[in-house]
Amino acid sequence: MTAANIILALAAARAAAATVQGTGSGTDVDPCVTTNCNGPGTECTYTATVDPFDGYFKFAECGDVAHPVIVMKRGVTYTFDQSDDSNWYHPLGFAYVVDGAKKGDELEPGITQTGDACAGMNTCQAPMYYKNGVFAGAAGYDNTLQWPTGGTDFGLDAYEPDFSIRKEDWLATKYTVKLTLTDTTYATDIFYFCHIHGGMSGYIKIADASGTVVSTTGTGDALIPAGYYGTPSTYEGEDAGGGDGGDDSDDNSLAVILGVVGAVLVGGLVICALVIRARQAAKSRELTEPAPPLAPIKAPETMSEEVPPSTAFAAEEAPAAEGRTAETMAEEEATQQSWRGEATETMAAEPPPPPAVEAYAPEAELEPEC
Ligand SMILES: [Cu+2]
Repeated sequence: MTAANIILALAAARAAAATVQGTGSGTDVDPCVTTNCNGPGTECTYTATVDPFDGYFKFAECGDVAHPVIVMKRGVTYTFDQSDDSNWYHPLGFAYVVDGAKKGDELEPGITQTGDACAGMNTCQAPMYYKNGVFAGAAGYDNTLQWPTGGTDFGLDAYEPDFSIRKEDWLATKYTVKLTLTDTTYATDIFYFCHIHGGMSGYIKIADASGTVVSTTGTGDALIPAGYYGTPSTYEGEDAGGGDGGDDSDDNSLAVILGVVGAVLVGGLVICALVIRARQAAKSRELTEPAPPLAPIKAPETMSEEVPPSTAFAAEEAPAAEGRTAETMAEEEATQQSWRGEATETMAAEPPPPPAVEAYAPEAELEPEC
């Protein structure tokens, strides 16, 4: 084989490998139909990937088309293969409205849009989730059976949380979803979507057994609104932890409230610390300033005022010299001596101690202040 022939053979092999096993351009008027099916056409596959640049689902059977419109035939079991590593953090869901449970009903065993008796038997059309080829729901559940057991556990609760684990761990498992449309009367387009991110939905058109599309575009939340793909999602990441598809907006509000309360508390503590610091500094300045001198004790002056030594006696002795008896003067002398004794005791008494400076204890101020 010549070099030229080898190159031609390699090119042919590459072209064969890149062959898209599907038809249609993935638009509303020309939806994508997988031909990646078994011989009888009862089982087909859509191989999911997520574009790393725009974040939208793509299917290998539909070519390089973001969020293509795809077709599913009633009664055919479709496997949505999510084993490609780009699916990490993007668990597929299926719903009657855009973005699934954020807006309305998903396809679940007990949910019908047409009043079908399936709701009472948990046999309504719903996906079944598999890990490494093993059904992840309750044993006995199979909505394609007439009398299934196992309740409503179709495996989502074991499947969806895995998509939020570390990628190297997630890669150890092969994730696939099977869906068979069994409602023979519902004829409005349904949706595939991501359980974790908004804005990743795409239309699924329902076809009858012959492949003829029988569904039409819905209204309200069953319609992908203009600008949907260009508008940031309002629930990114909110649904990552649960498989019930419930509205987690309350969780988000609580997180916001807790964040605000936490910020207020932290701010209060910072202000409190600054106030304590300022008071400590002020107290420290007071302690380093010299204390004012104590007022001098004036005991001698007080005694001289209370017991004037000369003028008092002079004033009292004058009339005695004129008319008082010696006995009277002796009594007065005894009184004077009594005064002197009291005055001496007053002077000898200890002066009151100066007021003690209160010991400064900054720790004692911390608790009552904040
Ligand atoms: Cu996603």
